[in-house]
Amino acid sequence: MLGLIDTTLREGAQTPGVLFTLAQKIAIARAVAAVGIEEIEVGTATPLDEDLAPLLTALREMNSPPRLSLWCRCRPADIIHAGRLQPDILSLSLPASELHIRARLDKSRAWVLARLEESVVLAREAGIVRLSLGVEDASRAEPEFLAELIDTAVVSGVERIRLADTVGILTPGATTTLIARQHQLHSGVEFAFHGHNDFGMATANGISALEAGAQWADVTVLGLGERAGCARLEELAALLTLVHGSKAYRLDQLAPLCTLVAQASGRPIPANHPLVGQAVFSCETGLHVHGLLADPATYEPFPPEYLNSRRTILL
Ligand code: HCA
Ligand code: CU
Repeated sequence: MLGLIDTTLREGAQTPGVLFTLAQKIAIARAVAAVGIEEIEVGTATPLDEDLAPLLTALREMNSPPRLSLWCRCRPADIIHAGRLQPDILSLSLPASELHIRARLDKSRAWVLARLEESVVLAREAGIVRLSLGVEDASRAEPEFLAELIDTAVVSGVERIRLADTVGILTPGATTTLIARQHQLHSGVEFAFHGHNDFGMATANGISALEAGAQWADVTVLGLGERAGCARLEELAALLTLVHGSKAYRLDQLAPLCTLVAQASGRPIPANHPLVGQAVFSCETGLHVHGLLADPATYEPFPPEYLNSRRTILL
């Protein structure tokens, strides 16, 4: 089964200038759940974030809440703290590219592998049941080392591997190659993909990852996130529903969710934003108007009513 992981409250909250209050976080997570998103990454596990405990408590009170996860650096204090919070799944994060391992951390590949093993042991001791490994900069990692890192994670008992295109350099074709290759090397392992939008490829790469064998794609509402952000929740949920035939998502809940996040983040929705932009169902070109009046399907991929929206014809 395919699913989406919403990381608006973790990656989205890293957007420069964006800061959500606890009340906003609860409202956003509830609205994400109302769309039917299967998993919500609610934040970064650190004792410095005092919102995490009340946020998790509030979300657990929902009727059949989505799976609630936390993102976590491989630091003992953070892992122990995550153990106190007991997320449904903990996403440990480590880099795989030489650039990140050496220039950023001044460490070696052996250090990364050892850190992974120690962190998994610590997480289990802290009572964490389900573990995911977030592989930072997987798109620029040497494929052999990436495979070794995944092997080590799987042997240690990590249930899910999430490959990140941290600087958004993949194309849909390259995403297919990356996922298909690792999926083939590690059959039976659950893969996820975290795509950034530096060249506007994030949503396309997310769908390519799912089509190539990943079970999960990361998304944020309105594509919030570092720099140009991430794959957009509204685009992937709608595409999976209207093109792939998924029955998991309630598209009439997308506009209220996007409006809420636009207000909370202070990032208004552009008029031509896919699906929820105020002008995406407007038309004034003679040829198109003629077609729309004959049969709306000529120039619309789906009826606007699916999104609780309306067509505007400007004569
Ligand atoms: C970041 C980290 C991350 C991690 C993704 C993951 C990335 O840059 O803040 O753990 O799956 O893009 O590499 O978001
Ligand atoms: Cu990211």
